[in-house]
Amino acid sequence: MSMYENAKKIYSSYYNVDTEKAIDLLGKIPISIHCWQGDDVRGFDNSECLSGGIQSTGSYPGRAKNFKELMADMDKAFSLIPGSKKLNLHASYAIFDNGQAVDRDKIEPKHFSKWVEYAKKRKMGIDFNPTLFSHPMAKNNLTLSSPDLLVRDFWINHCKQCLKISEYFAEETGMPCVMNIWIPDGYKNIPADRFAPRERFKSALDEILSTQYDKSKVYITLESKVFGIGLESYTVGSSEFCLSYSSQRGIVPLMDNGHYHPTEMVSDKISSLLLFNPKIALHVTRPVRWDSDHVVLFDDETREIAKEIVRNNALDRVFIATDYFDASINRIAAWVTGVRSVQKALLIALLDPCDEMKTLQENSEWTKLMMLQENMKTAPYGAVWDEYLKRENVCRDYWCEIQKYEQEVLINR
Ligand code: RNT
Ligand code: ZN
Repeated sequence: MSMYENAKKIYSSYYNVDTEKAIDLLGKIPISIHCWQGDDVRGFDNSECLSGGIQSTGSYPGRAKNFKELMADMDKAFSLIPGSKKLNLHASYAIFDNGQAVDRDKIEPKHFSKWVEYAKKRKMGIDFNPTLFSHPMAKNNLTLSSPDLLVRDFWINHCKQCLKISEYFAEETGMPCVMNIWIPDGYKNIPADRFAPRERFKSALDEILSTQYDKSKVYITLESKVFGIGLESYTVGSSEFCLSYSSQRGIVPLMDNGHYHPTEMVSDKISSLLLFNPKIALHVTRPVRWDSDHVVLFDDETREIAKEIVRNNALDRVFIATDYFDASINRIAAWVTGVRSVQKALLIALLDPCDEMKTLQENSEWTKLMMLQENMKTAPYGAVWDEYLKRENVCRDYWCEIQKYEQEVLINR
């Protein structure tokens, strides 16, 4: 009997869990893969340093320096990632023909036509992000909350253009586009006025949302944050702000699990948000001591997040995206390891005897619940994962493939 056949038997006879069903479902869960792991969040539209209070560290060779390189690198990563994928772009990845560059408040769908072509060929949807950092108009990390009307208007126009581009993505690919707004705005030192910047952010968002757009094609999400580098004392788009704004205005709240105090867990927040929002969105990342954006691993919190999505029957209500940027290791391996970790966590969640566990909780059978939870930690899910990879036609150990690409392509850049 193969390892998988054995695992299948154990799951069905001990836990009444159908591994075939889990494998089938897993392949259908779209993961939105962030393009910015490939070039350390630099983008193509200017040569500004990364700002916004985020940081990518490391100097591993082979960073993608233009759209052709980034597309090739993503293809390599995609070839090693099983399941259903979406492409997640930032506005700073606009592609301009020679001499045709425009500033961010003037970008148009045509500046993304090459990405559309790329996505369509690969039968992928596209998600999008206005880029409100790494730009001269984001001076001192102030954008939609800036006291300077010119600055605010510039970024309002940027977001409005991004909405048009998002609609274009949805129309072209036939799949809805999730457009995520995140602003870096905040202060290093203790502010004298916490109200006015938030009031300005609120009305700037209102103005962006006053644009007509097709709500069945574009889902606008709003990402909160607790602090950024150099923005330690105050963040305009705090959790309370973003949650209240999203539910009042009918957009989608986005939680990034690097954006909370270290003992606050996004896994614990998912159920609350699901009770009050038709859809929610996630940036899955790995914060190490701070919002460090390390590559996602198959760790406790990633697994707990996946469990919350699965056992609340919310697979069709949660937009799952990855968000990390490690420049100290092979960037293709970073993509593959991170996305596979999310998928592995989802598979293990799908293999849990959720109903039985819930019943034990309802009956206050805490001893039995603890024993079952502990038993599941050594259930033979590795064999099910391997079977999934085999069926998806991707290899289990991908270093050889990546090393070859590194030697043939990346090292020569
Ligand atoms: C920053 C946010 C945001 C960015 C990307 C590049 O802390 O997490 O999502 O990482 O937009
Ligand atoms: Zn994020």
